[in-house]
Amino acid sequence: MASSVINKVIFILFLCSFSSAQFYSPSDMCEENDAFGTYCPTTCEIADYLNTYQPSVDRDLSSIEKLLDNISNQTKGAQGRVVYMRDSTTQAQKSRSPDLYITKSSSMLDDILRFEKSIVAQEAQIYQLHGMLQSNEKSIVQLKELLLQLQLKCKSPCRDTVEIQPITGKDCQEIANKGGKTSGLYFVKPQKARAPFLVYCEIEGSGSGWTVLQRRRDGSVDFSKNWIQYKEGFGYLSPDDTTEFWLGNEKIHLLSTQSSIPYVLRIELQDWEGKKRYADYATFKLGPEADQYRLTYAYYIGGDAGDAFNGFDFGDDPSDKFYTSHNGMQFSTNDRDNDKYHGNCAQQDGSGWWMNRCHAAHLNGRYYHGGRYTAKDAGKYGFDNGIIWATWHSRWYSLKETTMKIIPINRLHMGGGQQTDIKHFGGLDI
Ligand SMILES: [Ca+2]
Repeated sequence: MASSVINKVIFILFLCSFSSAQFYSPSDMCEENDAFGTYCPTTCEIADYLNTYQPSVDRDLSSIEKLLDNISNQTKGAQGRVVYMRDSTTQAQKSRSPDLYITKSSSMLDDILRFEKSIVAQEAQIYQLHGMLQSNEKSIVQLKELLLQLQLKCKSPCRDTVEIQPITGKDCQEIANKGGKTSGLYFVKPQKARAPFLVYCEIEGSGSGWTVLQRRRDGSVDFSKNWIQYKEGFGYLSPDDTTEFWLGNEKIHLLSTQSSIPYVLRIELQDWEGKKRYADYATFKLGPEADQYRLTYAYYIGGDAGDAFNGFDFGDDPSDKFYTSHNGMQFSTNDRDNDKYHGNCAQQDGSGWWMNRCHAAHLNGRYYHGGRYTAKDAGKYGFDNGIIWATWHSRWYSLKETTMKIIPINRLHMGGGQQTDIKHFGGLDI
């Protein structure tokens, strides 16, 4: 563009320098001018004029040309910059990978989704907590109501309904001898006992006083206990004889070995049809802990429940009777195996008892409501683990109620209950 301007200027100059007279029109040139005066110039004068001014015009032209060149150069530079900038922009656009934008966008979207999920989850949690709060508030209201009721009840003075009789003795028979006439809770202190302890005494109208060692009533006490628990005793003694307990091997040992007059152990049983039966054993004793509370008795006196302590022939093996007898057996618990079996009977049956290999009588067994149970009911080991007296009911029948109690043998005939068996201990009364 700059070169075409220069060419035009040169072309004009050329016309002016070499134009001939025939092209000249005086009327056009007859204008007042300082250089020509008021007269129309001749061709030569114009030429002279032009010659005179040509050098300065040339200089001006040269100057203009330089300016134009300069402008042209600047324009080129600007164009270059424009091109450079355009290229740079393109390059810059190219250098920013589209993947990066997509990745960034995707990442942001993921974040948004995550936040959204988190918000939804938190909302659900808030809803849940709100529900819990409402539920807790309800519970608090209920508890407050209960508290009010209890406060009202507690305004009247509390009464201790457990009555412990004032008479004491070495056993319940001595208490009866001393005038104890009602069954209930008494303190006894056997000869070698360091301190008195509480027992339930069953005192009959005839003056017989039974000391109760064991009670099963309703399955309310778990009899699956360890050595120490069987040693010390567990369960609950109640003045009205409604609760379950094991008096404790140490106490049974102290009671049963204190007197020159031997004790009778009476087993009382009741099944789920309400039938009652019993069995009596003479000279019942429990050895000391050093002998693992070994059970001994002299003989089976009698009773309509049969002599399950002497073992039972289940029909599986001729040795059944021998290996299920209990006289002379030491006591076993889940944590102390004193039985005659390669395994641990007490652990398998979940009880503490004078285990052989293992039992025909098992009064500390698991409580089965309704009586009948199966190997499947018996749990992990599948053995007969109920409350068993095999000479009365099958080993797969668990009894409803049991009692184990002792009395000095000289008082047995005076007992009110089982007169039909008086013949079994005739001559033993003193
Ligand atoms: Ca064993």
